[in-house]
Amino acid sequence: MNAQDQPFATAADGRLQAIAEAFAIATPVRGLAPLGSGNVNDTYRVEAADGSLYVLQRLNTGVFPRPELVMGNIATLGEHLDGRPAPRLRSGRSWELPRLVPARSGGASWLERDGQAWRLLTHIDDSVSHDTVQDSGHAREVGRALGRFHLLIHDLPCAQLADTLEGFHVTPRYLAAYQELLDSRGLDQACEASRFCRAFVAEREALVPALEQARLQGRLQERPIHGDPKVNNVLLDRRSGEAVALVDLDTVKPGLVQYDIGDCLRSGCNPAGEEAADLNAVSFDLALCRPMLGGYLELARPFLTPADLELIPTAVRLISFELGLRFFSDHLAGNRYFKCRHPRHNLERALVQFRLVQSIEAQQGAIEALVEELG
Ligand code: GN1
Ligand code: MG
Repeated sequence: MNAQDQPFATAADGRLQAIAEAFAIATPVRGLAPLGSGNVNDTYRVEAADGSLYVLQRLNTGVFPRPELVMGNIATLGEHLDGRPAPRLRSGRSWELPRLVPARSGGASWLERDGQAWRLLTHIDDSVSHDTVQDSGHAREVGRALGRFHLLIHDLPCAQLADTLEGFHVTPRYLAAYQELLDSRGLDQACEASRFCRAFVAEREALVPALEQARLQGRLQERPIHGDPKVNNVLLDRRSGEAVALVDLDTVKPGLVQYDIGDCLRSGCNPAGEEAADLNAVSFDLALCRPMLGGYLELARPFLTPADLELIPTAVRLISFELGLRFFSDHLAGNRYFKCRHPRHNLERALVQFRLVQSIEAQQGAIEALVEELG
């Protein structure tokens, strides 16, 4: 089933309450409201009868066809962290990980309702997140959040994690899929933006295998990764602004840390954000990259190899390009993967990422120097 074939439930739907109440929480549920701005799953904040908060999600099985593997990875991650004390933050608060709440009967970690997969997670209380980086302090916390996450999971053996989304972040696979789409569906020649995107991709084909080649050559090793460490997945303590959690654990699986580092910097160093309406506002801000990468390395530096560091500048460029390619491909495919608000939405998102790539390319030397300086 494709992502777009699944009806998106609304908070007004009484069915949602029944689904939330099928999990082991205090009932009746007091409140239920949409949460966040994810491009794939549907997310709701749930308030239980005792006032405690939870996060209810409908997992998009068009994207994640094997929910049991996704939940298995989240459970494995939880067990891995249970074996050690939760890191204490400067504010005295502990670092948190969203946990799966079992179903009321049978204790499963997720439920199937009308062919859809639902799960309930613990809520990270007294926290906030933003879609774009607010200032250099926020940038540092976003970097520290990813560094802490990598530090906590780097010794979790990859063999214990399932591959929940085959080919995720393997750029050559996205390029191959894109080329098939171009061959089968063609391009709207009347659309200038589409012609621009096609030329933009064609000019950068040599970049595509950069990370996968390094992996095949043994220069980079697979490790557990988060898979989607974008700015709004970093939760900050409401009072101190310190990062307290990195949420959205669906894409935790074996991969390259460069995917995560590249994605974090791609998302965090573009203050105009992924949904920027004005392309001229899109740029890669080195003044944000410095604290973000610095914050990351503060925690992650001890387990990174020289090759890991060397490939960071390539990763920043590649992952921004890759996301642009994924958006453009989805536009060509008829918007089947990412949720869209209008038919050109994915095309516009692709243009934002490609503009970001241009800005990264214009500063490639400075990015390399920064990585060398901080590493
Ligand atoms: C998707 O659903 P969301 O917003 O958490 C996507 C990421 C992209 C991101 C871009 C499983 O994440 O890879 O970077 O959109 N997740 C998946 O906003 O494809
Ligand atoms: Mg995500």
